[in-house]
Amino acid sequence: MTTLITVAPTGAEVDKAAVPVLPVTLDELVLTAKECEAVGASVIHVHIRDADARPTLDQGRLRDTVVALRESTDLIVQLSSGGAVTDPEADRLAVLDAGPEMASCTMGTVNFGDDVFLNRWEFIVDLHTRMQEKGIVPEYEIFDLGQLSTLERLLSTYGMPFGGHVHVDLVMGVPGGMPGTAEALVACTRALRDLPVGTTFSATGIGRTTLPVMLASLAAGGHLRVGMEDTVTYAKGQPVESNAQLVARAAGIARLAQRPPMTCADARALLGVPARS
Ligand code: KMH
Ligand code: ZN
Repeated sequence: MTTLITVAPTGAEVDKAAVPVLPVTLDELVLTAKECEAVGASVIHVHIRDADARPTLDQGRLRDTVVALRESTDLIVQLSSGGAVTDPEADRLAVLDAGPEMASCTMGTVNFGDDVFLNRWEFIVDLHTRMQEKGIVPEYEIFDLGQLSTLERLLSTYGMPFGGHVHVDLVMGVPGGMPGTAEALVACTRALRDLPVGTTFSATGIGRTTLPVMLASLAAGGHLRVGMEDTVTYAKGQPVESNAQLVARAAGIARLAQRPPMTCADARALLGVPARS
């Protein structure tokens, strides 16, 4: 069995001024994507920034980003529909018009540090059904255990996603969500049994939970997400140098676990993302 490695290189929360190596321009993002593909990533989860390095959902920038990443890598391009906590629902839905192969789709509202990451049921349904119509494969983002029950309700009411495969990403260790622990991950794997046969999961641990979550996910048969969206510290007192550094570490640990990184072609086959023509 191989390992799907997703890189989340930028996010919406990390401040470029505080972390100068954060990729925020299109050139920086493309370079990061190439480096991460070379060391084992097969999916890129994308948030973009404006000219001042602030998070944006500008439609033109999103489209340019999708085109540039498709031209320069074989990575599956997954746009974030989560955006920043301040983004309106209409802008988050419009992300789906920018031509991504995949998009994230969060399964519920969660406290997010001092903020609230709002995901109403009707909004979730809108995202899911529009992705079905547009031929976009969702990645269901799970910040807390109960959100897996919401996913079960979503699928049983509105049907399977485009591509016919269910893949979830456990985002663990957000202040306000589930903790980034092996116990919490195992609790999620039990709940995953109520989802369609063949459902796969990846996991990422925010901040210092990165390594315990990575090890627990591999041990439980899961896949991995890493990147500066989720952690900017490589080890205690040691800032992350690049996203590729995080992907390379994940790929190395996956190899040690005899679960080497998956190719982009295999990731497409697993997730139900059409091959590039
Ligand atoms: N930036 C967070 C508020 C996603 O990309 O879908 C939401 C987030 C989830 O990052
Ligand atoms: Zn994100």
